[in-house]
Amino acid sequence: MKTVPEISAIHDLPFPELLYRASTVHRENWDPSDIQFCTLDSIKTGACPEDCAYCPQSARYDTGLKVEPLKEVGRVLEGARAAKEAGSTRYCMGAAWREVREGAQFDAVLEMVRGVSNMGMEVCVTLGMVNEKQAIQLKDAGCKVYNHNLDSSREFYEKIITTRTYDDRLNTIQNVRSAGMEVCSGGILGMGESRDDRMHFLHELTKLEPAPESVPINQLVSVEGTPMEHAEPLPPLDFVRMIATARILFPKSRIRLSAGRTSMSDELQALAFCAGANSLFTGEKLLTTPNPGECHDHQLVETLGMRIETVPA
Ligand code: SAM
Ligand code: DTB
Ligand code: SF4
Repeated sequence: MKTVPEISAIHDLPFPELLYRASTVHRENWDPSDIQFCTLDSIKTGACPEDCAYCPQSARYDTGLKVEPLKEVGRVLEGARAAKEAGSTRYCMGAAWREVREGAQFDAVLEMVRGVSNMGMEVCVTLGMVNEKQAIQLKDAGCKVYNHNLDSSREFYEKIITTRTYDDRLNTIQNVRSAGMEVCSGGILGMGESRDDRMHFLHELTKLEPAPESVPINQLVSVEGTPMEHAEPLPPLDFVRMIATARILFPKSRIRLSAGRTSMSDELQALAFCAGANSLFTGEKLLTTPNPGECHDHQLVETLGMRIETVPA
């Protein structure tokens, strides 16, 4: 495992050297022309009891968000069908919950998982904390991946969330692993964290064994009403440095260019693909905030002469 100074040294390489190394690792492990399209569906929106300072779905902040109860199973399956037709191979369902509680709502989520899995799509869910028993139920229903981000360094995390701990996060990831699901875990950049925090964040991710199969790298979407509404975005080239470093540290994982793409130029996204990003969220919306949309992403992939991955890897 690499130390923080070693990770830092990779991150700070001369830019062309960093890109060359990341791109070499990328093509040794993946077809660099392929890009995975994933679709997000917010199956339960807003009114979350947690106080994550970046999140428009926390009940603590007035963001003008329309709160919506758990979606009906049929509507979720309709969304999954449409996403499949638009080229997505992974459907990721997110709920603004602190944790999963057993009962009718969880049973409905299990039904959604079964339904989407039967369509031949990879199913991913992100439902907050889960215990081992719940993780096994999800796995048995056909859930392939669980998304639970470390989000930042341990030190910075404590400044932005008070309602749960970093170790709570690690526990859930452990439960997901024990149940035999894949782990999707990454973080958010541009929350006002230091460069050091970003190095420690990557280091924490490398401590997960085995490595997470996907690493989503989100650029903060600063939402009015949240404590981070005025956060300074990360300089674009520093964002690319993080993608490239993640690619080098996680050669066999998917590196997902996640939230924040509406404020990125096509050129920046192309650079991120050259640095090893090989997955994105497509559709008009992420969970609650805007996303470039299918039309734009199909065009981007075409312009770059790349290919949308057609079968789940
Ligand atoms: N409630 C669950 C949880 O926190 O794990 C699942 C849903 S939560 C919205 C999933 C992830 O979305 C968070 O871990 C965070 O990385 C990301 N996220 C939330 N708000 C964001 C924002 N404003 N910009 C970028 N990413 C954000
Ligand atoms: C992840 O890392 N990013 C996605 C997904 N996992 C669940 C969520 C991004 C949410 C951005 C803010 C919003 O749309 O509410
Ligand atoms: Fe709730 Fe997840 Fe948003 Fe935190 S990130 S407030 S847990 S929905």
